[in-house]
Amino acid sequence: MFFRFTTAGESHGKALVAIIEGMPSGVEIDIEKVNFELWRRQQGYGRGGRMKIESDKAEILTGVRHGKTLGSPITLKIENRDFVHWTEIMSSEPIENEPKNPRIVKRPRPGHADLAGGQKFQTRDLRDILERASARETAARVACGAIAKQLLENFGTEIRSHVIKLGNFPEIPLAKTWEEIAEIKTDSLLNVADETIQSQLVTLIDEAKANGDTLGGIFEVVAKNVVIGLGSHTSWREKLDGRIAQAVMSIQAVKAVEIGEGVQNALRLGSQVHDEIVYQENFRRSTNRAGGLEGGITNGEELRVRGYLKPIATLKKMLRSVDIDTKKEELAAFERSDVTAVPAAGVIGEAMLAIVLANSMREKFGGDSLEEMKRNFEGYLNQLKQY
Ligand code: EPS
Repeated sequence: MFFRFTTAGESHGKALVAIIEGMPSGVEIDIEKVNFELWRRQQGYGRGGRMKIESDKAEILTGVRHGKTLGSPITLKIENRDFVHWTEIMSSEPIENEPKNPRIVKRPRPGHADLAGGQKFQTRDLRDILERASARETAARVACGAIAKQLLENFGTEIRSHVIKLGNFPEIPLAKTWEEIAEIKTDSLLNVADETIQSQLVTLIDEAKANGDTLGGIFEVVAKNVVIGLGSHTSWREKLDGRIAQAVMSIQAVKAVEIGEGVQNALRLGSQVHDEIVYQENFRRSTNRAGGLEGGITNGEELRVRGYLKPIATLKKMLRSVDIDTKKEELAAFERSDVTAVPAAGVIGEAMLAIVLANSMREKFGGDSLEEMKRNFEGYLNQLKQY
């Protein structure tokens, strides 16, 4: 990997941190843009109590000087405000006396990492698993994605997302143009490019909440001005669709990833699927059902990726489970949860796509400084013009 990142941190620990490697020197970094993305991740109708406590802000600890990258590893830190309520329970030091309410978790939630993680890591307090499995970790990913986005801006690439389905509504995922997606207001309740259905979705969320239930859905991430030729057909490891699928599938609760209209395409005839090639000053496709990728290579059309989320596994309407010590039937643990987080997942999807694209750009155009990388990029564009 050329542009890579690691996150660390527990949901109720002191902080989340991330280290990014592989940024060239000389890239302007605006921390407000990072914080804006963190704010976006916290929005959306249907979020729970935790979002009222947190107001995520990133601090840059290394790798940036006077607003520009040095080419060295970048460290980001996001404090967990909620930690003040968990200082003893989440203390990294051994504690002398057990806290009054130790909040030990013994009743694994179906659909969460609790039980399989407990069995694998041999812990009898499932908090050891859920603290890291929690989707809180995605705040750190979004911060890294915001840095990747600032690299991509230098090459004209922009990334947005929108919600195209919540639960089973509407029946067919919403298909929207870049312009329609770009018009969605940043403070939109559900990040859908169709105001008329928004109120119906809000009702759906209210109903699920009243029933102590949760909702999944589908988001779509779209990248515009992606250069032709990222990824490669030559080896499975280089295929960009494979890398994108891994990155998006790794988002908590995402259970399927679709490129372009991949799911519907499987049910159509070939003549109804493949995008015909035309030439208008340069090569174009007359449609974009492939979602901007052919043979694992970007073809210059908009890159369109969809993430399918299962409903959140932490349910107020508790499902049947078993106490890991007594082995007796119990209801699964519940502290608090979101009813749905599909709009937030779209923001995380943007971050993951930005990271994959930043990596491919670094791989293809190299350079220690942004200037060198840009020179290589311009040279390649000239070469493409000759084709
Ligand atoms: C989340 C933080 C979590 C949950 C949610 C997403 O915080 P807490 O566990 O303190 O409520 O609100 O994560 C889950 C529902 C989950 O099952 O992991 C966040 O920051 O996005």
